[in-house]
Amino acid sequence: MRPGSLVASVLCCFWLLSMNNVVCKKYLFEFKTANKKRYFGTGTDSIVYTTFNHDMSTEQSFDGHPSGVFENGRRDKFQLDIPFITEIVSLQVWLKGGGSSSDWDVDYIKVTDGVTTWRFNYGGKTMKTDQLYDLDAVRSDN
Ligand SMILES: [Ca+2]
Repeated sequence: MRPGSLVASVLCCFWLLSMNNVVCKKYLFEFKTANKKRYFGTGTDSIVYTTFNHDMSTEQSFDGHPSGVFENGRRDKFQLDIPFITEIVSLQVWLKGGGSSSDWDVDYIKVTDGVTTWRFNYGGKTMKTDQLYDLDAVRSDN
């Protein structure tokens, strides 16, 4: 968990609770970067943004710049409090920044609330900055 993400999610949930009585819940995100022989270029140093179901109140950001994060073959995990979602049907992903190390080859992104897991497959293909990737959920009970 990155300190910035924690502060952002605490502030987000405090604001939502005070404004709308929205209930937050812990979600564990797992990002699997493709494992390729071509080591250079599979990982990203971008900021990775996500939302569920095209709902901007669920927006999160994950910093790919710290050493080793979102690099070749890695599974990076982040636990976050975000507004409760009854059912996740899709995940939107976009990248910002990252300079010459911005492209990212992604196997899958997995999200679990401890009861249900939603998996978003991307098959090791390349994501590029400033494009929106809309991934359908494959749901399974834990
Ligand atoms: Ca990185």
